[in-house]
Amino acid sequence: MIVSGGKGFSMDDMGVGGVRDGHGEKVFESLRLAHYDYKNLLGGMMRKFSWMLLVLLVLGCGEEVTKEEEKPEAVVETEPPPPDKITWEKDGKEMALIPAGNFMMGDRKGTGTGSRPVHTVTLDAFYMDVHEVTVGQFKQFVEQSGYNYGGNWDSVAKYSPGDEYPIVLVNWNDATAYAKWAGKRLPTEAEWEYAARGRLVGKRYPGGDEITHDDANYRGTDGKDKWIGIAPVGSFEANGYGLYDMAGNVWEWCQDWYGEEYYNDSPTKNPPGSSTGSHRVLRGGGWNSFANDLRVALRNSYDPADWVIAYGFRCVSGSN
Ligand SMILES: [Ca+2]
Ligand SMILES: [Ca+2]
Repeated sequence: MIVSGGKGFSMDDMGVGGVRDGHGEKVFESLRLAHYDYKNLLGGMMRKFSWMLLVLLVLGCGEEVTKEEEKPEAVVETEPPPPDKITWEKDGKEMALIPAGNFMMGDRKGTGTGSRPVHTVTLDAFYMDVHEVTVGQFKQFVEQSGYNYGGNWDSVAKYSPGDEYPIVLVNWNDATAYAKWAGKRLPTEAEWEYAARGRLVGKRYPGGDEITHDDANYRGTDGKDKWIGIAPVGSFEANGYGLYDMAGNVWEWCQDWYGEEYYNDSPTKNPPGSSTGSHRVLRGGGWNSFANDLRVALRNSYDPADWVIAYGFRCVSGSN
């Protein structure tokens, strides 16, 4: 409201000294009404605001109550992660968890047969024996099961002279029979290579791109490798998964039939190996191999019925 002209007004005009003329009274009345309106307006707004606040609070609480009603606080029972190491009751072997994952299988640098093309493979988790199966463990299997071992124990004693040495002169059928007795199985070729790589990516050996006699037992002696023949299991450092002798000492039978062209169209997930064949896969190289044959991607194969002085095995337990 704008007051202009006339004689104006003072505080007295506003009632202390009384209203002096009609004009002043009107102005005063207008101001009083304006003040009253303003107070009303402000009061109204405050009341509205309070109501809105109350409504919001009620709605908010209601929403929370609804949420709580819809989603009662559940007790989530999380399973503990599987242990990294276990001891297998039947044969007493220590086993390491090989976690599920992907890797590039094969070796484009390799000269070995059938290691190409390099291709992605996805695997479920499994447990693998940390050591090659020993003479002592294989003897126990034969004694307990009555298995008709067709190899030559004298030759076994000659090449692996003690219970802590890896069993050799076992053919694929012997290895499979042991695995069945123990409640395990042989690894697939993909599982074996994935485990041998020990978390390293694109390397040639379990410990990197190079290997020396400080890392494994293979042809000749030098450094930590004091053996012209076979070494007791676990005589060298483990790889990244805690597995020993994935390079050298004895070659290890795998479950798969060997397929020279298998990598061209093998399934990506848990590849089971060729559906047919005449030879079974062996991996890792042995005590009489050259270093180049110890590569993680190198594929060997042999007649599953033959016994060889550098061929042994280890087992896995898993879904495949
Ligand atoms: Ca050696
Ligand atoms: Ca080996």
